[in-house]
Amino acid sequence: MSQASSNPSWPRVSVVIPTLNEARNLPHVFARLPADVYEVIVVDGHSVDDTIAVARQLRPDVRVIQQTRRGKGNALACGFEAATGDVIAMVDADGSADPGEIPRFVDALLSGADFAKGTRFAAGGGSTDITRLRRFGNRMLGAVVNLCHGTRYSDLCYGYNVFWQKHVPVLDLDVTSPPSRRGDGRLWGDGFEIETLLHMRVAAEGLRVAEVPSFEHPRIHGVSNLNAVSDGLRVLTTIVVERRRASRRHRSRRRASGARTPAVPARELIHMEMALVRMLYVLHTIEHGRPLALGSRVPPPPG
Ligand SMILES: Nc1nc2c(ncn2[C@@H]2O[C@H](COP(=O)(O)OP(=O)(O)OP(=O)(O)O)[C@@H](O)[C@H]2O)c(=O)[nH]1
Ligand SMILES: [Mg+2]
Repeated sequence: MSQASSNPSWPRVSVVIPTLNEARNLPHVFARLPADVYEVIVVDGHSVDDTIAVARQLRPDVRVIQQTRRGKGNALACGFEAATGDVIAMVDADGSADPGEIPRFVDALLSGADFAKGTRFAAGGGSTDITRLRRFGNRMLGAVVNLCHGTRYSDLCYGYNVFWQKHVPVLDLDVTSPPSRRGDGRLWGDGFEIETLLHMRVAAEGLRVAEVPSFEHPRIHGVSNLNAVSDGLRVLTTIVVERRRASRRHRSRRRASGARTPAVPARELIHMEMALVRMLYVLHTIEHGRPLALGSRVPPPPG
């Protein structure tokens, strides 16, 4: 019996799946989807393989949409906007996230959470995919965010999350602006920094977050689109930019209510960021046996 038929209050779940050349992985991912999901939205990034045809063949009712710019973050934003269910589940298409875990996340929402955040680093979770460099970077970046927001995130950069659709406006994601003419066409938040951006905005708005243990598997076919160092630096910049955004909003709200604004520990933060950049550089050199060439993949922050 499905969750929806055994529990009348079970919400309608929209599964949002960003895809970039994932035709060979989709059969594994779709096979693990719970029987009663309300809709499956594939947000494609102009794949040059058979991703869309395979998705339609596997599931004739799939909704396929094209993203408006480039990057996983933009794809997710487009998917969130298109979703019509009560709950949105973000699921990667490479076989690393198990859609069979979705009911566990939904349970956390039904127990009172606004946002169910996957974690590989809690009892019951794990990963056979994460490298030493990524684990270390993730832990350091998470520590900075926890310091900024007073959160207790154990896994900042994990992409498996489920949340109530009514909170999409809080995320304040821009899907309509044209791609930038400079750089690689991504705007801020369009890349792999999206998870960090979401978690920081959710924390800044005071939503209730429940961490849900999740297991990450290695990608089944194909190669990762993520670069631990350049994307790690985008995450780092996101933390700084989002921190400022949250402070601005917090200040204007407090001003509106007539309360005094507490000081932000900016110096400590800058020291931590600098230390983190140095550590990423050293670790990249150790892991790849050559110094890091950042090239043009790290764009300037917005503003
Ligand atoms: N639509 C769209 N999807 C993307 C884009 N980049 C990545 N994706 C998808 O986002 C998901 C995660 O991308 P991956 O390349 O697996 O990156 P990752 O999971 O962070 O890194 P690994 O752990 O190394 O696999 C996959 O489903 C990709 O197909 C993009 O530019 N557009
Ligand atoms: Mg992956």
